[in-house]
Amino acid sequence: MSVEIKTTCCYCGAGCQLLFTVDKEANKILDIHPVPGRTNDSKACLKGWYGWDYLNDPQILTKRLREPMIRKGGKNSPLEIVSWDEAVKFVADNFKKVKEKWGPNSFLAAASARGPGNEAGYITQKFARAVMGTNNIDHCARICHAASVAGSMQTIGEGAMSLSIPEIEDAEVIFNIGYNAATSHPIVARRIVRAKEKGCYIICADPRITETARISDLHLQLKGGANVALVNALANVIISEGLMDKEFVKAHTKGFDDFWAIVKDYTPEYSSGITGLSAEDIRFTARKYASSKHSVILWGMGVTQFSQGVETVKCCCSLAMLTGNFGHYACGTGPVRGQNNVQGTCDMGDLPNVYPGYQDVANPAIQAKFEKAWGVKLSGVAGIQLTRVPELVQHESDPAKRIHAYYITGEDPCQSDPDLDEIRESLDMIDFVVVQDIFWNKTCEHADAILPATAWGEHDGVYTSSDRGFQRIRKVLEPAGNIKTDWEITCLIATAMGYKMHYNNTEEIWNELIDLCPKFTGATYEKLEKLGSIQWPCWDKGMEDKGTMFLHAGGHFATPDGIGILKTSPYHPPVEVENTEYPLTLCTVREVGHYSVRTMTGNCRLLRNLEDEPGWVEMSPEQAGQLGVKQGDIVKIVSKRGFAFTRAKPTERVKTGAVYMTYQWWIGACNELTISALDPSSKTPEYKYCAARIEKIPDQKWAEEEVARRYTDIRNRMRITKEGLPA
Ligand SMILES: Nc1nc2c(c(=O)[nH]1)N[C@H]1C(S)=C(S)[C@@H](COP(=O)(O)OP(=O)(O)OC[C@H]3O[C@@H](n4cnc5c(=O)[nH]c(N)nc54)[C@H](O)[C@@H]3O)O[C@H]1N2
Ligand SMILES: Nc1nc2c(c(=O)[nH]1)N[C@H]1C(S)=C(S)[C@@H](COP(=O)(O)OP(=O)(O)OC[C@H]3O[C@@H](n4cnc5c(=O)[nH]c(N)nc54)[C@H](O)[C@@H]3O)O[C@H]1N2
Ligand code: SF4
Ligand SMILES: [Mo]
Repeated sequence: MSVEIKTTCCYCGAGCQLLFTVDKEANKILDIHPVPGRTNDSKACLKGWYGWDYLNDPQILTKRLREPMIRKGGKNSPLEIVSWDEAVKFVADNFKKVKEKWGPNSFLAAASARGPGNEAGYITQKFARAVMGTNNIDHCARICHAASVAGSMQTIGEGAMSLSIPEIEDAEVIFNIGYNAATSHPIVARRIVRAKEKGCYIICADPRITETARISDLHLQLKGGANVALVNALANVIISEGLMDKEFVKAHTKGFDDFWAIVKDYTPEYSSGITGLSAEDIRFTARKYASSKHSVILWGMGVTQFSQGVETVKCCCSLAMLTGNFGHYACGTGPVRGQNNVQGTCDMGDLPNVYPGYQDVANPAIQAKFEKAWGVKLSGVAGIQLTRVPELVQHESDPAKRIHAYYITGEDPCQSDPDLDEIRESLDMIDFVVVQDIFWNKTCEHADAILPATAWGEHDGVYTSSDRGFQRIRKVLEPAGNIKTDWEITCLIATAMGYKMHYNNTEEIWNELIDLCPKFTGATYEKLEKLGSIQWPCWDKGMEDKGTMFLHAGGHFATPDGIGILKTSPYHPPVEVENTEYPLTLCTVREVGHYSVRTMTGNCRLLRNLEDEPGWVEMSPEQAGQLGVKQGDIVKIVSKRGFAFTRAKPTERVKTGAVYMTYQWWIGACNELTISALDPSSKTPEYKYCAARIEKIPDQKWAEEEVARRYTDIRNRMRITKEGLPA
């Protein structure tokens, strides 16, 4: 019998709705196609159409985890398949041991912004807080949009997109900075194209000629790492030319004098010297942006993945405040959240400073509310961010302050964190590391216990799209193997540690959390079933209330007194700049057909055929000429921290001096090279800028063999070729 099941895509935060046709008896997917949804307008991109093949476990890149495994005899002993009872006891005993010996803050958990969903995210943070007694809980938002959350919270009081995805197409001016929608959120990119068709003026600030740059009316091809100098100069022009919305600024903001004291120095001429843009283009951009009450700023990783990420975000929010571009339809700020559920994992409080629903851990009344609900004493001290692992393992001299246990659920730091050598060393120095994942990933090699979870398509739940929209995901297939849902696994560990956690289904978890989070209270399963998507804040359980399309209505900001704060900082250059030994700058971006650490898309046959190892390094044709390399040649790219082999790709889309890699590859792993310099307040790494050099390899036959050998070696270590027990 075939049935139709609607669910939300598991890749990016666009939140597209997909309909599966499934043969229930054969447990087989027969068809999949996009259907109407609030954000996707009946469309999906290539990953929506073809990105589910990993459910068939074709083992192209890596294979599904099907059994719990532990190292019974300590760090250097082999992983052995054991029963769930034994694995859960092993993990619970070791977490307990670490907690008793080193205290609650020696433990850190990483939640997942990918498959598991909001209910599992709620359980992960509840485990860290109620069972381990620490706020050391974080997730990959840290290495992504944490700078957007920090910068927006400090200015407008709310870290999420102020507008909704559909509003983008009704903007009159779009200032797109450091965001490549055509690759990262193809279905959001359609809204930008639609806006253009409706007459919107598009300005794109990006050092590369992206698709948005190509269709833009003005491309600001600035030098990488210069964002603060650009946005400060835009503010300078808006203020000095009298283009500011004085009434809005007077009624709804504060901090103008301090703000002006900084931006007054950033004349277009001064900024031109830093950004490489013409003073005329900077002036024109400021005038254009200030000319409309439907101006939208969209940004992404080209803003946040810098040591000045938070500062750029603060100034972007300030530009919108200066021009009165908040609080009505089709205006505002759009930090377009990356992963399918990274907005949700923030919503669930998988962050070191807030409980679910962005409720401050340091607020005694909030603490008391959660203590009552969970029946335990909680910590009022904010926890640590996951990018501080190397510091708190390798560089902390007091063992009592180090991290001794790390519970990693659905994140692959050994592929996605900066400076991989450092992270591998750190993981090996941690007493007890648990990986809970769906695939054998690079971090599994460093785990003391591996717990296999069900994937998207094999369980129920709720995701939050980039624009604050709660949407259901549904079980499509029965999972194969001895695997459990993420939330069940965590509940079993908690129970084995003496804190009973038991739920019969995700709706029970959801009901517990929406009752604790006033902002989410209105989003019941029943309403989600009926309305499809509900955007927080949604205070009201009334069946017709769809929540909030845009934030800060009427210029009332989410700050404690409702007033926005204008803020920015002086510009400083990235931490590691080009030099004689490493004369190029390396920036790392994304592949359209592959997703983050590639465990899922790398195991989808059609997507694998688009691109494969060892990836590419984009460089200008002039650069390729200088290096003496041509399209497809394998080159060695080297930084102070490491090297990788990848293929040269000359393209007119980039400027000489800057080269670009995607972070999807195991052999061409750019994170062997990247720097772990962090933004001081959000602790987001500077993935977008470090110094590197490229070495030509004269013996290409050797290079091809070396790449193949490295690939086989990793796959062997990951047991792709052998069934059964790992070595
Ligand atoms: N150089 C460089 N590095 C970067 C970036 C960059 O631009 N440049 N970008 C950064 C950004 S923005 C991000 S968000 C990170 C992403 O980095 P990660 O979060 O590490 O990568 P993902 O591929 O999203 O997924 C992580 C893991 O989740 C697992 N997983 C998927 N679904 C489930 C599930 O249902 N349950 C469980 N338990 N596991 C599951 C996957 O198999 C995978 O191993 O990478 C960062 N790294
Ligand atoms: N296909 C696919 N889609 C994805 C992902 C994936 O891995 N694959 N990952 C998802 C995730 S986790 C995220 S966070 C999003 C990220 O999506 P985006 O935010 O689009 O991320 P990136 O492509 O890393 O960077 C965006 C742009 O920043 C530009 N840039 C680099 N340096 C600078 C600079 O100094 N100034 C300015 N103004 N721009 C600069 C780059 O050239 C690039 O075009 O994508 C999501 N969608
Ligand atoms: S745009 Fe994003 S959510 Fe939509 S189908 Fe593509 S990957 Fe999935
Ligand atoms: Mo991300």
